[in-house]
Amino acid sequence: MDKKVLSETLQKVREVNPLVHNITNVVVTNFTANGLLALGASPVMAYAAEEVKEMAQLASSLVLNIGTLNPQTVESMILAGKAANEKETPVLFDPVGAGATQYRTETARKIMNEVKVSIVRGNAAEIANVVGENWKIKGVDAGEANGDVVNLAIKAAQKLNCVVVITGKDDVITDGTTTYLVSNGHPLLTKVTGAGCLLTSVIAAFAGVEKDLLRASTAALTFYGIAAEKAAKKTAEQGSGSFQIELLNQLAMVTPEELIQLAVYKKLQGA
Ligand code: ATP
Ligand code: TZP
Ligand code: MG
Ligand code: MG
Repeated sequence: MDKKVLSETLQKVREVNPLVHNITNVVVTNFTANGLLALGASPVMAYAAEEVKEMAQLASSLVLNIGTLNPQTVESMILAGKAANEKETPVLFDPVGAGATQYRTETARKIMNEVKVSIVRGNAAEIANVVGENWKIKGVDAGEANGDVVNLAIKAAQKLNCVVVITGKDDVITDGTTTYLVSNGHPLLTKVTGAGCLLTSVIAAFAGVEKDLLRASTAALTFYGIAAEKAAKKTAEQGSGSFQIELLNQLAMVTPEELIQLAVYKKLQGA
């Protein structure tokens, strides 16, 4: 996959302005909507069982995020997911905190069983717990990475039959056969709550305009990482609050040309 392809995918997002339907958590709702708007996508949050099928079928992609789950929303997620599946609309799943409590772990597995998910994105511990491996997790943040994340991602993609994205210092993207590693990003992203959740929705925007999900994910991850690098540079010597606001600015300002210049990623051979 060459850099030109990634830049064209970013351009396409901004041309198409895809509608991204998010059923997400109460912590990150506003940040997610503003991040998608900055990127050039169109966010909508809709949760009621009475309307989610309709909304999911209007959208270019659907995000299911269990960050502050409750039984009512979980029911809506499954209804929305099935409606999206009928239209072959990509469904993105963020299993926030899977492994932290039994309810989260069971719900994550239930969603994966009942909905055909296109891309699941989480930290290593969350993905491990979705596929039944018991990694340490503290709340919604990743525990110590105590294993081979690339192999975990490949195994998970094969088991779940979808694209798996595991984020951290480096990000792994795999469909179980072909694997990419993205190195863009900045440690300040770990100091902004919702940086991971917004990323899942940003990948959804890209998947809403690009059917090749490895391409969509690689474009989204390099783009997001570059926006963070530029934001950190611009707000050097300031705190994470300034970084958070500048990240939104940079989601609007990173150009397709900058994606070509600054993307750092590789295809893993034999992975
Ligand atoms: P966690 O709950 O473990 O913080 P998350 O859901 O918030 O996970 P992250 O894994 O933090 O998601 O990923 C969000 C973004 O932050 C990704 O773009 C990732 O590449 C980036 N990122 C995370 N940690 C680092 C780091 N140490 N250095 C650079 N970029 C990072
Ligand atoms: N608690 C429940 S959801 C949430 C918190 C703090 C936000 C998690 O966001 P992210 O993107 O995983 O850091
Ligand atoms: Mg985080
Ligand atoms: Mg997260």
